[in-house]
Amino acid sequence: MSQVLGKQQQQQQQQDEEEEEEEDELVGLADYVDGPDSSDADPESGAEEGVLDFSDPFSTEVKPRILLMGLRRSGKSSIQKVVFHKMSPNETLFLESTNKICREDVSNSSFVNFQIWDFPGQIDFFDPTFDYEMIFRGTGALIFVIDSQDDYMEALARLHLTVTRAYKVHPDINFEVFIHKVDGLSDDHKIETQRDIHQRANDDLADAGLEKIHLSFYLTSIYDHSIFEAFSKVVQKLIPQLPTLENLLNIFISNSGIEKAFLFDVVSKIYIATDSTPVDMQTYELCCDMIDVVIDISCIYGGFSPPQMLRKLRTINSSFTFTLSGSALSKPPRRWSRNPL
Ligand SMILES: Nc1nc2c(ncn2[C@@H]2O[C@H](COP(=O)(O)OP(=O)(O)OP(=O)(O)O)[C@@H](O)[C@H]2O)c(=O)[nH]1
Ligand SMILES: [Mg+2]
Repeated sequence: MSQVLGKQQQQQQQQDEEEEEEEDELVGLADYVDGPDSSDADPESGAEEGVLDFSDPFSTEVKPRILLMGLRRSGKSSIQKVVFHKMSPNETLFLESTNKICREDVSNSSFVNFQIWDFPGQIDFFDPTFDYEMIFRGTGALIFVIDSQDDYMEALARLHLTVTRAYKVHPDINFEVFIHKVDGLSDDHKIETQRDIHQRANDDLADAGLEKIHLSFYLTSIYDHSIFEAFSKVVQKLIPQLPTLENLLNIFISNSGIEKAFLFDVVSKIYIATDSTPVDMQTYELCCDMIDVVIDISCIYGGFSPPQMLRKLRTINSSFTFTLSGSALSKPPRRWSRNPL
């Protein structure tokens, strides 16, 4: 009997593995295709990518919506791919220009549950045939990406137009400006660029009598952790439970003697909440690196390829805790070391 069961289990396992391999190919292709067939519609993975259809019932779904806007080649799709698809920054060099609005559902956990809409830079979304009111009405955050290595005057004009239109439709949108590609700038130049962009964007708003619009600015690059940190802050503003989570983490660190606690979304490495002590970028980077180490080790010993691993992480209600002591992983995560999944 046990032998029969053993055989059945083996067959089942083999079948599962084959299915997983097939899925991999689909996801791999879909990640790079930008047309109506680009859906990486793996309902279990929680990540669904597709091109916007205004008659689509999903578009009215009550999920926080994050829009990625900005001029062509400013880096919108790269940001999305690096943060949510683990694409390596160098691979973004081969991304093609986006020619249709791409919508993706990010549903990694009950807190990280939103839609990202990646807009083509060249689109004239104020074309009368384009229903921008519908788009802005359901939006939680509008991320406007400015290429800091390029002349940004045109981008500032577009930012002003976008923000003023969006504000009229939906004044509660969070306006987030990513001063992007700062890896190419010296430290002094970064600060100067941020000051200049901040000043000009706010002056334009003041001239239009709209000084009550608040813009948040971030210096970002896909080549370091700044993009994850910026995205963390954008997402946190959309989480209604944030104050409660912060309180819980405060209680946690005061009772455990731990210096700093982050609540991470492991799949994307954005942090959903942290205690109220200031965030030190190096600590955040160290935690991100540790997550990578745990995932890498799990891939090696669990026998999964990285894409399979990511899908597993999305589908199971995964949670693990590890503690940093100095710079060492003091306690191996039992759940992972025994049988990761
Ligand atoms: N140096 C540097 N290059 C970046 C960064 N982010 C993106 N890029 C590069 O910028 C180029 C354009 O990136 P995309 O992501 O395609 O830009 P996009 O805004 O989606 O462009 P459209 O789809 O045409 O609107 C690519 O070659 C990326 O490798 C960054 O942080 N630093
Ligand atoms: Mg793009």
